Amino acid sequence: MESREKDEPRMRTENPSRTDKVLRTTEGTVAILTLSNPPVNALAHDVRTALAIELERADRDCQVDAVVLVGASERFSAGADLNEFDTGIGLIEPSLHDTILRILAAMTKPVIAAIDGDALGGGLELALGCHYRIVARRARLGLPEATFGFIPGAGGTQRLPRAVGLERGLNMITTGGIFAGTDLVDTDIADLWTEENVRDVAVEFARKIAHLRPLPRLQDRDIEHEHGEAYLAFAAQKIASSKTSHVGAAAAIESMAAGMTASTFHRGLKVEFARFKELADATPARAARYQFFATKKAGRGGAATCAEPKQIDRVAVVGAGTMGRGIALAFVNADYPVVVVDPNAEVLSATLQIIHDELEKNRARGRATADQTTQRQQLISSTHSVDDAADVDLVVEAVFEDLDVKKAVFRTLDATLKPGAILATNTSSLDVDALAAVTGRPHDVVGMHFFSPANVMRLLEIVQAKSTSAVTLATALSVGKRLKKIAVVARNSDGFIGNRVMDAYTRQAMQMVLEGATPAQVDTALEAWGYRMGPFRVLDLVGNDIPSQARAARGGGMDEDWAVAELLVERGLLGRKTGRGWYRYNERGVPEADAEVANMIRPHAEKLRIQQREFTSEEIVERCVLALVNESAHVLEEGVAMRASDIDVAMVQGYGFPASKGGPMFWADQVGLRNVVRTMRTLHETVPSHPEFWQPHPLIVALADGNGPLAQWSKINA
Ligand code: 3H9
Repeated sequence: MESREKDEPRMRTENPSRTDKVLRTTEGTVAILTLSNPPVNALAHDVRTALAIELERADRDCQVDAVVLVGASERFSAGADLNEFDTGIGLIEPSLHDTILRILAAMTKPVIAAIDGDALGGGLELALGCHYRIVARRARLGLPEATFGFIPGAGGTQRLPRAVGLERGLNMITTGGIFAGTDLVDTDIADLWTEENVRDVAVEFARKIAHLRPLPRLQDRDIEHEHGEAYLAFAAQKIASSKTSHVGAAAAIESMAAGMTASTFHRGLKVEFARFKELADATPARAARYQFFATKKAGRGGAATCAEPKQIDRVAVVGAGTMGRGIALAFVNADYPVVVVDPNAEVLSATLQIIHDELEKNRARGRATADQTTQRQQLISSTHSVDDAADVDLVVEAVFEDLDVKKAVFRTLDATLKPGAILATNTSSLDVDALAAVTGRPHDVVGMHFFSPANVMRLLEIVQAKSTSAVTLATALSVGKRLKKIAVVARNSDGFIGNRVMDAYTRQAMQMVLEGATPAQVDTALEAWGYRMGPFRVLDLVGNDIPSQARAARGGGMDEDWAVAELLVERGLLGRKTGRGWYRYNERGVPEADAEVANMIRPHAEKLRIQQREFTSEEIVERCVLALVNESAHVLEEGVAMRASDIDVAMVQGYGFPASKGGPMFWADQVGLRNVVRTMRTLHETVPSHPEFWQPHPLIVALADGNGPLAQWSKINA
């Protein structure tokens, strides 16, 4: 190996690339190509074009001995530009999978990837195509394609197992996990790990190896494993019998199996690319990309855009029940000091113990260090009196779901808390305007509807009362961001976005049971379609008395659809907690059909003059999901939700709508809005109870007439 003198000219910053997407500078005889496509250096078409030009130019340039490839803003690259998939631009030449990697493979000079920040998907594949990799220990590496419903398409299934080993590679690809550099230091993914500036270390490294030949290429290696084929066959079998594995997992195994040796590497690439294209074009992958961008958009725009959020240093949670506990834990996990307020000393001490245990579990699972755990345990305190929380900046009320009880709490909070403190309610459906009205600071009142368990579920519905100021809204959103929640903004309305549209869905399930379907038929149909749990199993899990109490609290009496659920409540069939609900639960907790429930439903249907009949699974799914769609259109038109994609985010992230279908709005577009309108009109003619619900909303009719997809509809631009 020849090494160059350290004191040669330090840097030439001339030679700007033809576009500003890849900046070329030189240090001595090392060309440094900087991927520069903020915010994540995605490998969009113009980046690839510039990269192809600069790589070939560097290879031709007699003044250059080696090339360092680095990402701007201390971030290598988040991979292919996900925006380009649905337009086809992602595969237009120069493509990553073909041209760029072919140019790299043909380079006569060493190319060194200098990785800091994220090297994900195609970004990592690009790095794996380089001859050497210098990686910051703090970098994050991974092939997350499986989480988007497809597999790596630029050699990831071939090169990664050659760098990290078959088992580790398979795990990384099939889980789509993002790994810290420190988790991979025992692998060959890096030629050098560093805690210093990777670019400088890489340039130094480049000088040292510039003339070393042959140039190492991962593709020249075999995937080493004593029983490689048997291992992959075993993994394939396991995946086939798993309900939770990603759709791409089997395809990734197939690709790996096709290219286990240096001589079959290109065959592996071929299989990989064919499977990548097929999966990336399919609906589940389209839905995943749509959800990715929809979650980024959620919570943006609207009144809060120009407001500066208040600084929140201390938080109180009022109510130490299940929700209060989860909310407190969510805040502590984000390093907020939290005081939990509850008059019941016993409940309070049990809650504190559970929070401490949960923090300890996080440490044991490696989600927090020992120091973080100790610090977080010190951040949590408790009191029986709101007086002790007077100086907090934000309080989240999580007491019993009863408007009068909550009003009393809000009066006390208003009288006690310092001026400017934000008063948030965790109500899931009650009137936030009414709560704001009992305070002398209605502009500081907002809804923060967490989902149970609040420390786990990512959805946060932020409810804007009429009086909520832009600053309060901006503050709730900024707190949500620090809690790592996906925040969706709703205007005050009965049930806000989520519970309101879900009410329409559950009503259809109830109506169909009155019309002759069994609870098990309804559940099974929706579960086969992709829901984890059908509506009746959900009701039994939550407890049939809970929605009943919620309806009573909102002043909603018995209505025809829910009356059948009230019959169960009257008889004490509350669900799992009483061993009987829509189902009878045997000693192993397995739900079985309950003849008493069927005997209750039939006479009720007769009383309502509803004729019972057989249902197909298709009809069941259609009615429940179309109910979501039609109610969502009302929610949009009334301005309860700002954009259609927010509803999809809420449904997928908080209500179990199958992610592979993108959400009800996205689904409706896939089915075709004209078909949606046609089916709704048929239901309007044929459904015996509340046929008026099935008048297709004018928004859907207008969009079906050619005004664009429902999922892209937004009140902000309308
Ligand atoms: C692939 O590479 C296929 C190849 O195998 C084969 C090709 C042939 N594209 O999340 P953030 C945007 S598939 C376009 O808020 P963070 C994002 O929308 C790809 N845009 O930041 C947002 O925009 P905006 C494999 C992207 O720091 C902004 O960047 N790659 C992409 O919390 C900031 O994002 C992945 O799966 C992208 N690839 O997290 C990585 N990535 O500000 C997906 C991000 O306008 N990305 N944006 O809303 C991520 O996991 C996270 O964004 C990341 C940063 C960890 C990178």
